[in-house]
Amino acid sequence: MGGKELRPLFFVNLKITDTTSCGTDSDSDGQPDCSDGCPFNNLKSSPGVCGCDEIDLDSDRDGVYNCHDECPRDPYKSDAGVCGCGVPDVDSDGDGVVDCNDGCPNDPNKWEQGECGCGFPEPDTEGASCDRCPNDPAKAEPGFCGCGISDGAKDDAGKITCPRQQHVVNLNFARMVSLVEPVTY
Ligand SMILES: [Ca+2]
Ligand SMILES: [Ca+2]
Ligand SMILES: [Ca+2]
Ligand SMILES: [Ca+2]
Repeated sequence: MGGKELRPLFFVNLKITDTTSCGTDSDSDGQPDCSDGCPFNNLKSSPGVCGCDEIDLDSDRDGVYNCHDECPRDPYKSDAGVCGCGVPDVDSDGDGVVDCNDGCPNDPNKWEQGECGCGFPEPDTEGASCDRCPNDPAKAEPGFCGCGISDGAKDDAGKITCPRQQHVVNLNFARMVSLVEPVTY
């Protein structure tokens, strides 16, 4: 009698492993709906990282899938940040303003060009002229010979002679400046 009772159990097991009774294959990807994690997307059989509606793709190969990458074509950013995709959020002069918003990205003392331009301080008093040779008390503009070198007077032929600066190092390794070989323009 016991052997006859086992037979129905055998047939029940056959039914569970029979995929033909597993429902239809809605996306025709060969996976019946009951075992297809994405039954309506024939490119995926499991949600993966991006879910059933989007394929798991990392276009810029930065390790962040497109569905989570705010900058899917910028391998250096996965977040648009301050400057947006394709532009790095760097602060070259360390003044706290990123280059894309810094009118003087290489001048830590200025964020905009102002009257005097990047690299030169604005005058302390309103209306005063710019000092584009802040380290040369004798000149406010580079002029013909540059800051630190006095512009010679024009000669009869209309030429200006500028003393050429040459940096030399003495035996004590202290840097000195000597003037040699005047240059005529
Ligand atoms: Ca990416
Ligand atoms: Ca990216
Ligand atoms: Ca800056
Ligand atoms: Ca700046």
